[in-house]
Amino acid sequence: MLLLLLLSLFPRVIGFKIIRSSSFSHQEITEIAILNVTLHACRAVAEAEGSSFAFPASITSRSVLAACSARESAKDFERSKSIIKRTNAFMDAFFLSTRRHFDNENFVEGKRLITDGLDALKESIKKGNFVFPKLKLGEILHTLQDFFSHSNWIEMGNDKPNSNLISKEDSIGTIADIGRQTCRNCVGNDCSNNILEDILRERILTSGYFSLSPFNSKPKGKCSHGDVPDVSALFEPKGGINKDTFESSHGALHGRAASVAVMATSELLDDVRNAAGDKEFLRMLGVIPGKALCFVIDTTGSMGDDIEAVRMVTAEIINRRVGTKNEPSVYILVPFNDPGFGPLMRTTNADEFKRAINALRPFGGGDFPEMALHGLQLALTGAPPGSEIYLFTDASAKDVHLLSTVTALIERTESVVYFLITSFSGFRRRRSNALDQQRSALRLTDAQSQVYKDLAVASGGQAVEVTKAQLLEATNSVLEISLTTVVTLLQVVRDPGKSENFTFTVDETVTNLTIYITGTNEDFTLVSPSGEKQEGAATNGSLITSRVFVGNLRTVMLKTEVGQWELRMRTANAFSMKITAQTPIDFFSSFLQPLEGSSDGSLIAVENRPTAGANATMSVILLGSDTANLTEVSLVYLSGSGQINGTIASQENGEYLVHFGPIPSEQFTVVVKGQSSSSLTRSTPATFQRQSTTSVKASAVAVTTGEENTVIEPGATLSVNFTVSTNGSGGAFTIRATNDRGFSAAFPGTLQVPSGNSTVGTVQLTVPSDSESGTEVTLTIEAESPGGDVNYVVLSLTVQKKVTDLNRPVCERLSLQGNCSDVCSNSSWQVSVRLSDGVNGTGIERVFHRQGNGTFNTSLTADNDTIATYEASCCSPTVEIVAVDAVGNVGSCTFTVRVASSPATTTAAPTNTTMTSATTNTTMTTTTTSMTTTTTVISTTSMAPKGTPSSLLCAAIALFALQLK
Ligand SMILES: *[C@@H]1O[C@H](CO)[C@@H](O)[C@H](O)[C@H]1NC(C)=O
Ligand SMILES: *[C@@H]1O[C@H](CO)[C@@H](O)[C@H](O)[C@H]1NC(C)=O
Ligand SMILES: *[C@@H]1O[C@H](CO)[C@@H](O)[C@H](O)[C@H]1NC(C)=O
Ligand SMILES: *[C@@H]1O[C@H](CO)[C@@H](O)[C@H](O)[C@H]1NC(C)=O
Ligand SMILES: [Ca+2]
Ligand SMILES: [Ca+2]
Repeated sequence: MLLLLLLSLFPRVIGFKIIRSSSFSHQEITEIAILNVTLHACRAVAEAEGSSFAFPASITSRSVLAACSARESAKDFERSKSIIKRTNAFMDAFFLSTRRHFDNENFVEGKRLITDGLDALKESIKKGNFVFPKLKLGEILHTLQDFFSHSNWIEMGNDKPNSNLISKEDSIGTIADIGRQTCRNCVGNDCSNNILEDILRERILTSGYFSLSPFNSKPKGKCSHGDVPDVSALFEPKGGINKDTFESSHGALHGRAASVAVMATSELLDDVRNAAGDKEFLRMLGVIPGKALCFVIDTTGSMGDDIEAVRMVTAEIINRRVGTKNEPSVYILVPFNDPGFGPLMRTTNADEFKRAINALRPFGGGDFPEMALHGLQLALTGAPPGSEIYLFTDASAKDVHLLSTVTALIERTESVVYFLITSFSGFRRRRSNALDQQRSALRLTDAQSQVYKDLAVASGGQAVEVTKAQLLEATNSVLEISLTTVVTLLQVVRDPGKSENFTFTVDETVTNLTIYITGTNEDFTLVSPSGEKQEGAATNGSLITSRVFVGNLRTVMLKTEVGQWELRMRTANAFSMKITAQTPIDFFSSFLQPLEGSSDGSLIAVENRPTAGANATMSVILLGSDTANLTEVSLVYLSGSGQINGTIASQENGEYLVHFGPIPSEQFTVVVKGQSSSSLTRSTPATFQRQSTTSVKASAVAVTTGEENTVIEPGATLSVNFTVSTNGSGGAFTIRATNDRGFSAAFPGTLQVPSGNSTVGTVQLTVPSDSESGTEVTLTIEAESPGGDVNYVVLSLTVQKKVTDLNRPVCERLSLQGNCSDVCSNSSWQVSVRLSDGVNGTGIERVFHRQGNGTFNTSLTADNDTIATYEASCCSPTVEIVAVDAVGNVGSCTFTVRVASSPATTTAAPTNTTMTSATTNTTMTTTTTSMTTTTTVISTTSMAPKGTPSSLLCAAIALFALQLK
């Protein structure tokens, strides 16, 4: 707490703060807007499905998920918001980029950054990608939000966003010429009147100049950003105009700037939601019940039985789960063979997935090892982060060189990998060709399956080895529990194995307590909190409710008894054990580091391995309970050789900052313990424990990239500069750059890095000219020290053809009839419009309506325009008709019928109406005028949607401010 207090006393770098203080940070602004738009998207989905929806009384992640009927999605939602918010915060690393922060009157490039980014992320969502859209969102939201802090928009008296910041075709206003003076000196410290009156009166846009140079680089008479470390504010005209915090030059306007930034963020998210569709928008944010079902399957000649088992399991899952809450949210299939692998197939349609699985035919493969890690790499980058991935094979990996890449991706995505490795039981011989005969005689040696075991351990999964005849049973056993939201209570790996006693705490929120053990010949005794004992193999006790022993996997389900359990393991062999349960209480953690170049102690997320031997700071968010609190956070070595305990500082909203002493280069997981006081009948609060699945290792090597460009045109080559540094010993570091698309990449094989120093290298990634727009490319750059210490950086890029369709669809009113009387239920109204995308447009892809519960119909004309008609009772007086073109430009027009005291009919003179973007109202106002002159009954005014909790949100914002003071 003290640390934070101290931090907030330091002046910040640029833009809204990215650390917590009384002022609003970029993360808070983003958080509030995401919660807001998520709620609206959920309401739209509920309305479309005819289910009920209630706005929560207070807006928090938990209340939003509850309203969305997606409580189980807490971790996915947190993870998604985290990706967006941390990318947003990271933009302050580019603090000299004028376009990223709307500094130096660089409005043209700042706006282009936003609209280009929107094009790219819309295309990416359309292709079903999960990572790139969120990174891009975080990036452009930073710039959008800074507009309101760094320009004079707020000083002009605006209390609404500049909606044209997200429109390609409309101007954001008149920008001050380079020769136009915009500011005068502040009077001492008083900067409340330093913007020239004529600039404000004529509504001319200007923004503060920012510079670290000791020489004056500011054009004559221009405003400065102001406040440390901006040096330009020391030159005439002195002082600045930024509204970054309450203490800034224009700090009096900070609150307004932040609240308009929230609205602008909502507006941009709404535009994305309209382009993507409500469901796809929610899926991108992880707010969809159900988990991904992700299979990576060896399709070489000997896999016939395995593929058959996968087929049966899939059919089972689909039959049992479709239509229920446990239906997979998305289905992913990645075949691999040798030499081929992929493509990744991703669908939300269960039947399509079934067909893809049914179409798998075992063939070829040549020699024994296959391209397993290539397949896994594709799955890790294509599945939503935090997924469970099941890999089926009967062979070793030919592509072991990808081991460190795949490990890096596991750490980044926190996905869990289960390997289902089969062998022929010896009785059966495959017919077909001699090679299959030869393959079928083989069985993986321990050394060959070690790669899979290591990856299973790193991810918190299991490497299950069974005969082909046992595969179905084993798969069912592993899938059954893990397809629902489970948490890990305890996870250990012992290699070499030895006898050991383990304890674990079961809290009252836990159900479906399950133990997985992989190993051979182990024997164990369970002791329940009440002292009851049962041997693992015994069938006559009451602790074990069901068990499946198949191959090297033992799955044991326990009765849930609250308290401390003991498991006494007796073995001499290596084993791994994982105890899972279903419970809403979970946690989300990430390491933090100071933002380079920041003078205010801003902390940003560590996106790779944390630094070995250095103190570490971690953010932990407790999920699933308003009343639980954390009491212990430790990093536990997977080998069982020790742990380090952190010091916890509680923040607001279930968030904690944890400080650790020097962290070792050992594989570890995060263990948290806490108390849940949910039960009132209990005199002492119940203790709970949770453990992270993914294990992490610290590294003395650091790899970073300052690459700003993440969009590549087909046929183009992107040069990515990266920096390798080490605080360990120096020497020749091995460099590996791999990508999941097999695009060609040129990079230095080694880099000389002196001890305690750094070296810059470049990767040249070339995108084939026939690559489709929206293709996501995950580039992993790794550096390995001579001593074998590896760190990495993972970049998510997208392929995007230049978008030439700049115009949103237009709306032409064909007819408008109403006969609304006092008793609205006795009367109805109707509107009909023609929607088109112009001759140079990409064409309308989707038409839908928002607000209003009338009947909506569409039809196509011969020239591919859409005719939309809407008919509703006069009790439902407003409709917004929305059209989206093929590149995601969103146009909408709103019609409102007013109930007149005497019945009136309307004329239906066709009027050409330019569709406004869902949120702009400049053109809308003009049409309103023309339409209200023809009739007093019907107007196109955009009405505030019924039940919009804008007051609630304001309350939420106020609450934020209060709590933070
Ligand atoms: C919340 O989102 C809705 C639509 O999604 C928007 O109309 C409203 O202005 C937003 N509220 C704020 C405070 O941004
Ligand atoms: C585990 O606990 C039992 C019973 O207390 C004890 O007999 C045994 O020695 C312990 N095993 C180990 C490895 O500590
Ligand atoms: C989990 O537990 C609930 C009740 O405690 C039970 O209905 C459900 O079938 C269990 N799920 C599994 C996969 O066993
Ligand atoms: C690491 O943290 C300890 C206290 O936990 C502190 O005494 C020490 O100075 C820190 N070291 C560094 C390098 O910050
Ligand atoms: Ca092969
Ligand atoms: Ca268009």
